Amino acid sequence: MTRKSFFCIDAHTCGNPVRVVAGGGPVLPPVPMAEKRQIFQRDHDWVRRALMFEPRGHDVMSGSILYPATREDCDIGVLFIEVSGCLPMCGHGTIGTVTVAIEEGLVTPREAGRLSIEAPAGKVDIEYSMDGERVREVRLFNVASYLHARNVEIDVPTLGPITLDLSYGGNYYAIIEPQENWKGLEGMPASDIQRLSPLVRKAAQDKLAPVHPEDSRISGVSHVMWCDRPRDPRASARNAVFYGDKAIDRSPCGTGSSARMAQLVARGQLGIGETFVHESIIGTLFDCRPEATARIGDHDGIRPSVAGWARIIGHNTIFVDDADPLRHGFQVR
Ligand code: PYC
Repeated sequence: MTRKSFFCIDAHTCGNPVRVVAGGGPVLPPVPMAEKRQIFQRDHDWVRRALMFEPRGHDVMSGSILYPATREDCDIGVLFIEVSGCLPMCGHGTIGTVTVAIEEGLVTPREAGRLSIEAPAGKVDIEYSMDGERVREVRLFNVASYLHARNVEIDVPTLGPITLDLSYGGNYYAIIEPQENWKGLEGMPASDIQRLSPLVRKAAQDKLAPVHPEDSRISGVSHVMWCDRPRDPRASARNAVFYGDKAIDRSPCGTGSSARMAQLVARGQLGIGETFVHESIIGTLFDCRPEATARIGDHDGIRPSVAGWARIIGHNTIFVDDADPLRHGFQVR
């Protein structure tokens, strides 16, 4: 019998799942996380599929695998896995992973309340606060983010022509605000987000095919953000982020919030140091801020921060058994 075991700690960040693989992940050479990501995608993607897809996961599943950092200035390396692939960076995943790592003693911070993560997209500094044994809040200082393209017109079957911006916050986001042919999230069922987002993503990719100016391993429109006014009086704005084939982020989306702030700052609608509270589709909140200006290749951008909470929901030893014909997972499309 050949049975591979993965020791996972399941959590959620403001409603979105984070399955942290603390043991059993593939051994990867001691190269930077950006290279580890490529090796994992080439040689070990079955691990992601087995842990993210049904029957062990579901359409919205997301997680991370922990590695020793290869940078002197980082405490831990994190590989982000989810239904859509292996992300360069994931905000809700970082908040969940840090919460798990601290509460379960998987990392010893050099300084209490601070950590630095080596993500495939770059170094991400962390500040966290405790409430007894629990992590109360995690603030991540994300990779430099920038507005890639503005006022791009695409034609979406059943909607007609719409205008979007494309912005980077660790992943590339097509960002749609209410306009003539799309009135906003109010009254828009989740099934419409799932139906329309792949069309928007493809049209934006066909037109723009973004490549990160400083790292060509990061490319392509992967996420779609639908924006609207907030419902919660504490929030500045609301969003629904689509990823993978069917997923809608239940959290306010960390890399999405970073991309959105980069867009708003570039358009003069948000200032450096101003608070931006982002509300998710289920009403959870991230407390965000453009911390400083930044340069990304030839682009002006920002260095954003995003804060939120996560909760552990259980320990989960997952088997992938050779005798199981569905061991590498499946999706119902
Ligand atoms: O929080 O960055 C994020 C994220 C990406 C995809 C789902 N959540």
